[in-house]
Amino acid sequence: MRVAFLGLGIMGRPMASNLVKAGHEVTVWNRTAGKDVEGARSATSPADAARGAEVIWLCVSDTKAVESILFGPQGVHESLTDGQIILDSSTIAPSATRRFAERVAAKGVQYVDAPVTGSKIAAEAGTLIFIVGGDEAPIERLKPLFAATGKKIFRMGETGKGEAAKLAMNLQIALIYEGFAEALTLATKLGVDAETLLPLIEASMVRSGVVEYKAPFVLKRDFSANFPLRLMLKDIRLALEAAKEARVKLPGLETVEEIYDMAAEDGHEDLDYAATLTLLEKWAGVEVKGASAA
Ligand code: NA7
Repeated sequence: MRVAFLGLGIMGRPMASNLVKAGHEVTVWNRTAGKDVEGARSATSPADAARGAEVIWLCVSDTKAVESILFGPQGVHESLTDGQIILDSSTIAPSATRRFAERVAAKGVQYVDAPVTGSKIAAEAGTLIFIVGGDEAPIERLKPLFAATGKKIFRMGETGKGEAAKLAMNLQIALIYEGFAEALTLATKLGVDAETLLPLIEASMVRSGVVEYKAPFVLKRDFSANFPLRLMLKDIRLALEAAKEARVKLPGLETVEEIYDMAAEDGHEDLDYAATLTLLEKWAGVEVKGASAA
């Protein structure tokens, strides 16, 4: 398929690269010049990239970025034509997604939101999970692209519901990790080290994918970003905004937001969200250690 891929960040670049490897005809664009993908044409603007593409795929930071790429100067809207599909894998507001979809529908363009779960490693391996909102027909047409970059798709309903479900997913990751980090901090302070506690966690109902994935990094004290704290904070804020619009109260997440705010103020924005542990450690006056660090 002819695909325009816009946004070559941690997630977007390997996704575009996997599309090329699967034989699709890919044109890429990134706001900051100098990022490209081997085997893909580099476009000069979103409008240039989108011209003649069957699918215009976005993977950028936030709602404002999606809006400016679609509707800003030299944006995708300048070259949109009937029959094209916009596919957005950025995690943004469900309500904004519905608004953007309505704006492009007037030109006969279908809009599918497909945020992903899975980190940089899954993006590179082509094993992402897509959380999809949109009509059945465009989703069917997109299946070869999902197959080239991911391992599963879950349709949540019409456009916007992929984003809604994604926020419900990341809300859980943030809360589960916070529970894990608080448990490690308390246990360490009370004299039970992380490596003694972990086998117990793994053998009990407390075990989880989040803990399994994060524990080795925490034990090595490797807080380099697989999923940067600033993006998790963005998702927490999106979930709280969506909750406010829907008149839902999320007290646990409100508290976690404060911790992420403070961690960001401490300069940890570009580290992994696992670095929120360091704030708890600072307050407790302890450091969670693995064998190599002990
Ligand atoms: P990254 O690695 O922070 O990459 C973000 C990308 O978004 C990168 O290509 C940025 O371009 C682009 N960006 C950010 N703001 C803008 C604006 N205003 N206009 C155009 N492009 C922009 O994020 P990830 O790849 O980890 O994540 C992408 C999405 O998936 C995000 O929603 C996550 O929550 C999930 P730059 O290179 O800075 O010019």
